[in-house]
Formats: sequence, C-alpha cells, structure tokens
Amino acid sequence: ISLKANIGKYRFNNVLLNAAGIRCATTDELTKILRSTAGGCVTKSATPQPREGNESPRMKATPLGCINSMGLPNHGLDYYLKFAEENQGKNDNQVILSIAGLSVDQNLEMLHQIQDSSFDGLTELNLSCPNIKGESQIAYDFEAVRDILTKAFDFFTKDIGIKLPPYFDLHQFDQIADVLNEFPIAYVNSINSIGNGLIVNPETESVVLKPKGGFGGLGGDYVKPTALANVRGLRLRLKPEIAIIGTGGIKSGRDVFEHILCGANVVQIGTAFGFEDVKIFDRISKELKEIMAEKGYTSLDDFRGKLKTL
Ligand code: RRO
Repeated sequence: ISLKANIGKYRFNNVLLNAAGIRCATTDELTKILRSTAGGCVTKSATPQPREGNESPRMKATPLGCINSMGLPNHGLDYYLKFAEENQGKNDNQVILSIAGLSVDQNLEMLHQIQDSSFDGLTELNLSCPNIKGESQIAYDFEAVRDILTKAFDFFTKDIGIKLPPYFDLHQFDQIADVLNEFPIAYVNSINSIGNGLIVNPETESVVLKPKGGFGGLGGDYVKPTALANVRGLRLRLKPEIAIIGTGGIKSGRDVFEHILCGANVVQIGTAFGFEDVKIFDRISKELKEIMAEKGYTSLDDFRGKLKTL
C-alpha cells in the first residue's frame, strides 16, 4: 500500500505534511520533520524581516482543538529561504516555503527574492492570516487576490501555491475559483484557521488570549467539516491543473481518508501535530493504510475525489 502523492512534478513519499505555523519556526523543528515519516515540511510563514508577533498568551489548546493569535512571529525570509535552498529535494523531501507579507509590496518583494535565489521547490503564498491587528484576510477580497497574482506572475516563474481562508458561501467558492483559474497556480491549500473565533473560560469569566480582545483563529475538531467543504467545493470548481492541499481537523487516518475523498492531493496536519509531534505521522500513516487495506485500495488515486453524493 502506497501513500505516495504528488503536486505536479513535485513528488511526496508520504501524503502527510505539517501545516504552516505548527512546530516549524526553527531549523531544528524543520529538520525534525524532514527526518520523520512526513513527505516534507512547510516553513512558518515568513515576513521580509524577523517579527516578534503578538503578546502572550497567544495560543490556547482546548479539548476540541486550539485558538491562536500568534501574529506572525518568525525569523524572517532570509532564514527560511536559506533552509529551503539547502534542504529542498534532499532525501526525496519537499520543502514548501511559506510567505505572508503584511502588504502587497512585501509579498512581491519576497517573491522577487525567491525568484532570484537557487530555491527550486514550491512557494506557498499565505493570503489568509487572520491575526494581524488592523489587517483583513486578503483572500476574502477577490479583486485584491486578482491584483496580487497578476503582479506576481508578471515576473515569478517558479511554482506557487496559495493558502486560502475558509469560505462559507457557495458564491464565494465560485468567485475565488474564477480568479484562481486565471493563473498558472500549482496548488491551493484549504484551509487556514477559521478566523476570529472566541473561546470563553466560564470559571474566570474571561477570554483566553491577550491579543485582539481574545479573538483568534480556530483549528482542530472545530474546523474539519468546514475544511472538507472547502476542499470539495474547490475541487469541483478549480481547473484540474491546480492541485489541492487539504488542511483542517486531521488527527486520524480516517480524517485523511475523508480529505482525499473530497479531492485533496496532499494533506497537512496543524493542531494535532502540535499536540503529538512527529510521531503523529507514523500513527496516521498506519491508520490510513489499515483503512485502505480493508477497502482493497493500494494507492491514493484509487479513491481521490471519488466522494459519492446521494
Ligand atoms: O501567525 C499567526 O498568527 C497565524 C498565521 Br500567519 C496564519 O496564517 N494562521 C494562523 O492561524 N495564525
């Protein structure tokens, strides 16, 4: 039974990756992922310069998942680009380089730097961070997405994926797909956290995060049905050349199976990877293989996108 997958010409020995932001901010953490069963790693979203991020407490685990308002703490693009240049393709591991500029100009500046570097892997343009004070999530503004992609593909000739926020209205699926289908995008990654949720502690009668009055992005069990809907909704609308990374609520082999049925080519694990560390890739690989064995499937192609309707 094979768990191999690919996005265009990029081959993944295992369909599982970490999700950007979780245990991937330092070269030590990234190296640990590359040495694990995962098919590669994604780097913490980078800004042009290093950032401290928001004030603490800025992340809280709950029985059903987690809420975060990290505010893009990262070591800056130079740091992650160097790691990506040195490790991309080594031992058949993919390194996906995630970037999240605070403006169109910052994103274009980073794409120029990547274009001019020796990095030859996938770049993930994060248009969906919910936690920057005073900024809205770019990918909820469809004209802004068209504008940034038009400017990017003017000069950027390497392969790019787009990290999307969750959408909740079918008309939004139509609109974002119409924009994305205009461009030679390698993949979309659905979903980022569900932005601006609120966890309340009834004992202390308080919010649990300091930034933004306690509002933050939700991950974990809270988000799986929304993630599945976004993977499925976009698979039905995007041109076939655009692959999909399914992210959201994965903590078991069954969750991966469901994401792939909805059309995911590769999947990423965020919240649960935070809870379990790299051993989760072994456990979930084993669980997924057990499900496939029971059903007589030998490759992910046997069931990818084949979700039935009633
Ligand atoms: O750093 C963050 O606060 C953060 C980012 Br950039 C993101 O894309 N998604 C998220 O939940 N948190």
